[in-house]
Amino acid sequence: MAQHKARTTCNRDCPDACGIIATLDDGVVTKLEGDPAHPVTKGFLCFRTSRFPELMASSVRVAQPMVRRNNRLEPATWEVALSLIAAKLVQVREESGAEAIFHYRAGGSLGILKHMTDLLFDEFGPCTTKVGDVCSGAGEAAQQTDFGTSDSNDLFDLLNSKHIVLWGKNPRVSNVHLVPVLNDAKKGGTQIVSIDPLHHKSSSLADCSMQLRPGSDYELAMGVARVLFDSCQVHPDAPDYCDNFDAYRALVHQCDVAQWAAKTDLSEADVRLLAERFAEGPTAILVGWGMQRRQRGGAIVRALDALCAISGNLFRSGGGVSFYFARRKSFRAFGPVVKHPRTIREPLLGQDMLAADPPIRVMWVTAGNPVSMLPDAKNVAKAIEQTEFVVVADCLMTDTARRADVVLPIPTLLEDSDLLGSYGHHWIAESQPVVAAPSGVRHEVRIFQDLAKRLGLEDYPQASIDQLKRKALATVSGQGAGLDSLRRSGALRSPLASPLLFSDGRVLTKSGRVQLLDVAPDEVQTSAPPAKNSSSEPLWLFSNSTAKSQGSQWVGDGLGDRSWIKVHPDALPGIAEGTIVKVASTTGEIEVELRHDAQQRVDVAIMPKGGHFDRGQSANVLIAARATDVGLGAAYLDCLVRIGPR
Ligand SMILES: Nc1nc2c(c(=O)[nH]1)N[C@H]1C(S)=C(S)[C@@H](COP(=O)(O)OP(=O)(O)OC[C@H]3O[C@@H](n4cnc5c(=O)[nH]c(N)nc54)[C@H](O)[C@@H]3O)O[C@H]1N2
Ligand SMILES: Nc1nc2c(c(=O)[nH]1)N[C@H]1C(S)=C(S)[C@@H](COP(=O)(O)OP(=O)(O)OC[C@H]3O[C@@H](n4cnc5c(=O)[nH]c(N)nc54)[C@H](O)[C@@H]3O)O[C@H]1N2
Ligand code: SF4
Ligand SMILES: [Mo]
Repeated sequence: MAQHKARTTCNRDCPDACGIIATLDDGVVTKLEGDPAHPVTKGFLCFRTSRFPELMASSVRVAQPMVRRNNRLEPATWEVALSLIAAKLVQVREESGAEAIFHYRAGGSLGILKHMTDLLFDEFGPCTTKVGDVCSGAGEAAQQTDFGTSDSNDLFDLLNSKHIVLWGKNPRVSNVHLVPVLNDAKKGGTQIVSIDPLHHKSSSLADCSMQLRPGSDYELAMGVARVLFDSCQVHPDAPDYCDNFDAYRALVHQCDVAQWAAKTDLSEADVRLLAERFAEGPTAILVGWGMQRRQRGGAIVRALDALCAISGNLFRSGGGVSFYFARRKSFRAFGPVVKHPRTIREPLLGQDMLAADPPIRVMWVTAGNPVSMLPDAKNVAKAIEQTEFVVVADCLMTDTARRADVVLPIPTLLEDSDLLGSYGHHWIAESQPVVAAPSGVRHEVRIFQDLAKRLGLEDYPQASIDQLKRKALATVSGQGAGLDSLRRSGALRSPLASPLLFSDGRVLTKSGRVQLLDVAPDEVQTSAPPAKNSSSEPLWLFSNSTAKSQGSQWVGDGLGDRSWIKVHPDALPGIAEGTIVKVASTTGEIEVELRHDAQQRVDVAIMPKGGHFDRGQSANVLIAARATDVGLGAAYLDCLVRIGPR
């Protein structure tokens, strides 16, 4: 048996962008491991990608083009599929204008060459595109306002922190390569506090966990700031390096410490303890992505930004407020920014598509499964079903692909060739196929290039993948991070990332000063469906990342026949664990298996994030389509449900 190893980079929508070492026996991938030479990957992978070969070999893999005939998706040649698509695109543009064509690209692969699809639709149209970002829209917009950028200190600067606050973050599930850094910091004496309404796998990493009321992080941050003001521990230079200082101080003084604490369900002592940690410093805030998926999500992140700034932790090593690492900054963009004739708001995609006038006639989906993953999933499914012609480029037969007229099979993360940045650290790397894709599969760039020719787009780049990679790396190649260096050395730290994001007391806003928030967010307005006999009190629905899936891509049996919901045993007295229950919101209903967890608050219910729609497992049938206060994120977490017998 011939065995060899090959190296690539994981392209999944995950902060870690791991270096992967694949073992192949007679050309078949038999094992995936983390690259021991990658400073962040440190030789291990997450559960879901270690088991990825199983998914790749399963029946959900799409390995040849499929075209709908007589209402069934049937195998077709590339020639048939692409000529059908080209003819339809030209016909619809001629009859209805390019705004009738909607290109939707999500984050299923973070490869930088995936942006070549945007370029195709910009050159052919410009066509309709999505605005907003259901994942991180609110937090990024908040940090852009406050700091003029959303980026972070070097990951390993956390080793200089005296305190780390895991604010709404569960790295043992959704950012596993942060865990060794946290453990190393702890060995050096760093203390960790976790602030999350839920008890979860990372709670035990912290020496102190605060299970606050869902969505009350704004109040908690203001309470902590109030302690700092009252005890004269606000940094003396804060009025100089911050704008809106007086207005912010007035907001903080709207309540006293006890009143702020009461709004969070935490004790005054908890608020004071947290304030001590900010005052002592250096204290780093690691902001999870979960809690900004609320209507007040932007205000929450702005309150954390302000707390970091006024406590004197923003400009020092060991401090900072890390929401995101600007993963694309090392790469040059492929095309000019164009003005789109129409936009569809991602968090409201179903309703915006259904209301579009003139209608959306063609939808092209790249690297996403909106039917499972976007809020108000039933309306999303309906909107896609009603669209005249739908193309899905994916490696898996998803809930969205099943509704397509043409499915285009593309390489999996083990077959792909691309460049990756990361939103959890500053390393960039190349991906290269560790195994050849099945003969019916085409690299996406090749698909766009072929289509561009058929559509007469003479300016569309027809260069080789390597040439495109070199072009994307043009800015950093002169600084030691060109393609050849990446190939030789594996991942390299971006030469554009400084160890500290802001080290000179200035941020990247117009004035160079931090923009402190100066308006309070609205109270959360949500309503629960009417109570039925023996149904629970309204519970806050959490639909968080789970170790076994990446979005809707599950390993193994996935959720099996049925999804589950987890509550405190006292939340639903009289209904035994294991019972199939009905969960209802004002948006929809779902039947799931009841599970108990005595470590949770009594007012929460937890479901997995990526359940399949067609199997009746998607939490998104319960979740209303609502945008966040800024950045057009999706307020997935402002969802109240009642649980009762079937
Ligand atoms: N295993 C796995 N890893 C993943 C993913 C996956 O699907 N599976 N998805 C990837 C993607 S796309 C992303 S964006 C990231 C997701 O990263 P996150 O969104 O950070 O991940 P989650 O674990 O879903 O949620 C983080 C925590 O936010 C908490 N939270 C919710 N509401 C509040 C609140 O009001 N206040 C506070 N303080 N905390 C709150 C939740 O209880 C949860 O513990 O992870 C990536 N990693
Ligand atoms: N209820 C609830 N819903 C949520 C969330 C939540 O916390 N709760 N989290 C939200 C978040 S953070 C996110 S980011 C979204 C994620 O939503 P999606 O991005 O729709 O996530 P996935 O279901 O992982 O779908 C990605 C798809 O991309 C495909 N893919 C992988 N590689 C490639 C490639 O190279 N090219 C192409 N064309 N396709 C590829 C995969 O096979 C997969 O089908 O979901 C959101 N939905
Ligand atoms: S999904 Fe994330 S943790 Fe898992 S291998 Fe990929 S980058 Fe690493
Ligand atoms: Mo995400």
